[in-house]
Amino acid sequence: AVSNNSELTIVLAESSAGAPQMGSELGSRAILNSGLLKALRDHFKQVHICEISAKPSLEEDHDHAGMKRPRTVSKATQSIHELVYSHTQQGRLVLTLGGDHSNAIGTLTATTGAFNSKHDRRPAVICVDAHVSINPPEASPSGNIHGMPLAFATGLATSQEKGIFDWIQQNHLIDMKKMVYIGTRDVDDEERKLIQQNGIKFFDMNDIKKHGIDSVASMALEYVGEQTPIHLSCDIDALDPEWAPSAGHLVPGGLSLQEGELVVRRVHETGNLIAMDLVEVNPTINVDGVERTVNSACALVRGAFGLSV
Ligand code: HAR
Ligand code: MN
Ligand code: MN
Repeated sequence: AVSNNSELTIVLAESSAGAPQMGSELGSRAILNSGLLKALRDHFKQVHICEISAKPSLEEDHDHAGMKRPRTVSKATQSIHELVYSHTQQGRLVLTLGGDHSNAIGTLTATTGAFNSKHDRRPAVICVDAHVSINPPEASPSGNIHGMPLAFATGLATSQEKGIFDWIQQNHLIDMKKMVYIGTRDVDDEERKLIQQNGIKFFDMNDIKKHGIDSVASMALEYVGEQTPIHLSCDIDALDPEWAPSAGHLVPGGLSLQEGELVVRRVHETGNLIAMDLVEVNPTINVDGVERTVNSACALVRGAFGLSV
């Protein structure tokens, strides 16, 4: 195993500045307080809890180079990066509860930076998402940074502007050859080009229909390779809206909860999980479905850490 597995750090990434609407900043605690914290405390020897919030700042955060609220998101993700970096370096598993997916700019650069410096090898990233979340700012149709985390974490997008992702360093960047998407079904044209040009591996919903989720999980893990630390970045909208109605970008035709659980359990069984992000749960959307969405999120976290069902 690549992590000591006895200590867990939970990062509450209570920032929704990367999304078009607020609300996902309430997701972190909604997930944690639904019985998950107790279950994690029973499972791990030690559980550390940290929180990061993006307070609306007084200085104005005007658009920059195709990004909305870039300074707020940069600052929040830098704080997340520093936390996750230090806990990863101490050999702890890290669970980050969002918040929107822009928070993954902090987590992905942190686990890669920490493993690069300590073990001289970069982790694999398995991204379970309806989207590929890899829009460079100049190609983004929306300017929302939650559509861009993989662009910054791979170095496909960079910014030298002071206070706007200028903290990201070369040794933080994830290895595109060790990246895999599962569950994608809403990809922008420019994103599709980048995936092709860089040979990034993906298993979209058609692949899952064709091969079945079990063999897709096998193929994804085989691609990643044995003995490779894995950072699992789960966007709740990978699940079908039936299972996760309280999310900002509902895309029909997604994974059933059972399929999602199978993927995360297979990742757990490798013994190589080092970090998990669970993002985009928004308790202010489809309020009748919040409980269902939160239960689904908990089930994915439980599965990824090997807790009993
Ligand atoms: N691709 C679109 C954009 O860049 C929509 C992105 C929606 N993203 C998420 N996370 N909900 O994957 O704006
Ligand atoms: Mn998504
Ligand atoms: Mn996403």
